[in-house]
Amino acid sequence: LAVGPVVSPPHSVDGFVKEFLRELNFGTGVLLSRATVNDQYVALARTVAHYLAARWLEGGRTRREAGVKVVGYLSAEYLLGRQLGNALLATGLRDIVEEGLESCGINLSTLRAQEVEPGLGNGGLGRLAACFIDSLATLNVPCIGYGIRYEYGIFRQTFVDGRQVEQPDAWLSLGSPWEFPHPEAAVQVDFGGTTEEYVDEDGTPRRRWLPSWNVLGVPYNYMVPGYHNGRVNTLRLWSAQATKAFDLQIFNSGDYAEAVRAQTFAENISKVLYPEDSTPQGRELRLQQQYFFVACSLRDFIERELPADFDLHDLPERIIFQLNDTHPVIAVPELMRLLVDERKMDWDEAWAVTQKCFAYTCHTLLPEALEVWPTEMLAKLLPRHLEIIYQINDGFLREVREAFPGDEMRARRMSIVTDYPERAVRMAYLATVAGAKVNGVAELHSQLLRDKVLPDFSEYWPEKFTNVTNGVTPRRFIRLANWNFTRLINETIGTGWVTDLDRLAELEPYAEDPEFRARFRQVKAANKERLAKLLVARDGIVLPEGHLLDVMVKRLHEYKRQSMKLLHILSTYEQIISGAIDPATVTPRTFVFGAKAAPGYKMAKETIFAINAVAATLAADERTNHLLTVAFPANYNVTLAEKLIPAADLSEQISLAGKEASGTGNMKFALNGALTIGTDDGANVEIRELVGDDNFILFGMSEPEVADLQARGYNPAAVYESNPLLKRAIDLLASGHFTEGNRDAMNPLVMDLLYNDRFLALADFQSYIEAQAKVDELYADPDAWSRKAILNVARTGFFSSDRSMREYLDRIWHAKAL
Ligand code: 26Q
Repeated sequence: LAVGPVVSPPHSVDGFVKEFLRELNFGTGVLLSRATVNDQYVALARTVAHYLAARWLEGGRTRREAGVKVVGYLSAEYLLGRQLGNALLATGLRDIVEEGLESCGINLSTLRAQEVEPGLGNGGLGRLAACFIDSLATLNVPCIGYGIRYEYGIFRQTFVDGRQVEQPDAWLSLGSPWEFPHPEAAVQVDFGGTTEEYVDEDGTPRRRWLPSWNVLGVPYNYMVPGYHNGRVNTLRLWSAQATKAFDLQIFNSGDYAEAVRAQTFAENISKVLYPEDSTPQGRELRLQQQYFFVACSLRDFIERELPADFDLHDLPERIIFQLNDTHPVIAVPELMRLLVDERKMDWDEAWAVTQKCFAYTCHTLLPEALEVWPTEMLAKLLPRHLEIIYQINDGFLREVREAFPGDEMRARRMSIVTDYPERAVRMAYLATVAGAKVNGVAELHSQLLRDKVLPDFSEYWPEKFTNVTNGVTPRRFIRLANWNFTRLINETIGTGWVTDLDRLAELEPYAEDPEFRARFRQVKAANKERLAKLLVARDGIVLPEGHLLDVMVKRLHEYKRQSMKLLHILSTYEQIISGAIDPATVTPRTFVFGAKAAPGYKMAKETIFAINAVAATLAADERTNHLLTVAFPANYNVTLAEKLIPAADLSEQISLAGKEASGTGNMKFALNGALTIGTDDGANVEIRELVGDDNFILFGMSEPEVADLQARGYNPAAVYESNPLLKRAIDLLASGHFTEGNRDAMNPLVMDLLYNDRFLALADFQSYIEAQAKVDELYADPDAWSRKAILNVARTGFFSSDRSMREYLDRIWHAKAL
């Protein structure tokens, strides 16, 4: 039997319709005349997947045969967003599909709306991983993304009486047509037990792990298509299942119920994404998740992607594992264990290999966000890994003591294992010691990482530290999300920008062209109209026409300062109703919030309640509701972002300087023609440098000023007392005006602002409202505003994740396109 290359279905309307109907009949098992929208959607997704699969299978084969270096992206989160639109874009099938479906009496947009997005991430970090794998596929670079197939992704947010209530995200309930499960390729993962010394066949004393329980990791493959280049990479997400051995043992003991419970226990590991994105709790299940996916992934790569006789001394020539924050760092001792315990490699040789196989990206500056695992928990769950970590630490500290004789304080500061407040492993230190490179995600963040978070390490290994400023994929966030703008850009400078975003610079001269500016405003107006339609249908929210659209979308966190945004709204409102300003002089604005709070984050939830209360009161206030509207659609996610960002006039990036590692929403807004009001923080700094001071509305303290104020002692109550505008805004919030006279309801938030205000919202308030006054003034001149907005687009091509990926490839991964 001659087996040729895998062939994709024909790229024609006829070819598509045949394939689609075949899939509907034989894949889904229904007649077209009886198919539900979901049946049609699933059949369409599977059909489009067929077009991609041919390239995927061929590409995988050529890659393995070529023996090139692969990027192994290790991330506990991938916030992918909907797949159908992206797959149609990548394959160039959109028009064919639209026409083909129409001939079957089916509307493509209806099917697209049917897709539930896989929300397997919390926010920025997970979305960044999704952008990166998109860019690597588009750059034709072989990459395997490794992660967890959570059965429940980030919770679905609802509001009940203005308060956040979480609902489970049952994203798999209607089936998941984009995944390819491979139960036959399951990998065993061990946990628990003890370690012991033994003497091997050569008479060498060694240590080994005697685990006490295990689970299976079942791989689910997802295709990651490049844009119009035929490359399709793999995202491999692991799902936990009970092992047969495990089952049998208990079933044989006769305790049926206990056996079923044990099965559930195993499957719990990939059950749910932890919804905390900044203040991780040291939960044992979370550690199980981390080790689970990392152990599966390393084994998968070494045993299934490399030839059977591969010499693991050469591993660094074939893989670089990028650690997306510390979540996968347990991979470091796991690789050591595979090399030393299982493959009997000499410790020093194994360590040399390991140090070339990993690189670490840090995504935070908040001390409470740095992961630390108690040794007690590690000893119980991964006893051999704990020993290996101790041994790594011993070797490392020996080196430090040699380099700095007598400086015992330094050795203690740098120790991977700390004793306070309890004996624990500092995962960021382990990642830094093991990684070939350590990077931050924006210039300022990388600088602060060197100076404040890991100063001893950057002094010891200056060349290890580097910066790669984040980026976003222009395919999803411009080409797909903003078709109105895409058409205008294409007509003006051609289509090359989609894979070469620096070419947006060619738009710069058009900023001076009144006709182009008018068309740009038409694009914004059309996008606002599209958003208005969506919000009415989705949330029953009515967006007024002709308002400045002011948008703040991101996770709810005190350092991001949604409460400061609220104070600005309150202050404007208060000044109108008290008669301090003439309503005729107010720029009509709609404020849109989108934000999920971690379910256990008290103050974040109070802030959500306050925003909703203000939104409701303002909506009912006839004196102001034609001028000020607050909209807070629940459950902000990638799908909503794709509609919101293109409609925005103003992007709120107002974190306290020195706290937001980078931000990536800031980039998406600028690229879609919004102006930024922002602090000198994260990637805002680079946005401002690129677009120019005139085209960015800067306010607030700089990071050194923040450090200085905190050192002097900060007293928010004194700021409140000394600023009458601020005082009136806070007093109004505390007065019960927004809570039907109930003053207690706002108490937690008000008290925190007055007597704690950890992130200096009151200190930056005055500067913020002055900057907002400048926004009003600017917006009053539509031509001046659109000129600046267009310059933002023309000057921010740098923020393509294609550029980020090129920097990782050249400076960190030393890997190449195929
Ligand atoms: C860790 C341990 C246990 C439970 C949860 C976690 C956890 C999960 C998610 C800790 C952190 C996160 C997410 C962090 C994150 O999204 N950081 C953001 O990363 C973006 C991409 O680099 C940056 O742009 C943002 O500035 C940064 O906040």
